[in-house]
Amino acid sequence: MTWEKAMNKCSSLEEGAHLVFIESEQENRAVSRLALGVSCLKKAEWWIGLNDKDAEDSWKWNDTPVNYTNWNNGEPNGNKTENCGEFKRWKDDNAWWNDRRCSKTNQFICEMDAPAKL
Ligand SMILES: [Ca+2]
Ligand SMILES: [Ca+2]
Repeated sequence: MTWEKAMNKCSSLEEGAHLVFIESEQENRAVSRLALGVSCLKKAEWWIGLNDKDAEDSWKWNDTPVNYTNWNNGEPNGNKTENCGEFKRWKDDNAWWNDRRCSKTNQFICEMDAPAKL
């Protein structure tokens, strides 16, 4: 589905859930392993919460400014036509980010907080 629909779908799952925010190299690896586990495709792509919809080249996780990044070589390259971020896995368990047209149909990865301990 489109980025917007994917974000809404994640929100509908549980309060506070959203498209995944990848905020460290460690988290990038964890998401990559997760993606590897659900797809046997050598190459696959998923929407993540990354976007520069509000201001060109000002990338955010929803409203949170991005610090850690893992763009593929040459990305982001879409200027105002590509305002949503996708996670791309290739052959191994490494993965990079790409800016993509938000209307593209993609798989997506949601993230939600761990339940509070009782
Ligand atoms: Ca853009
Ligand atoms: Ca791009």
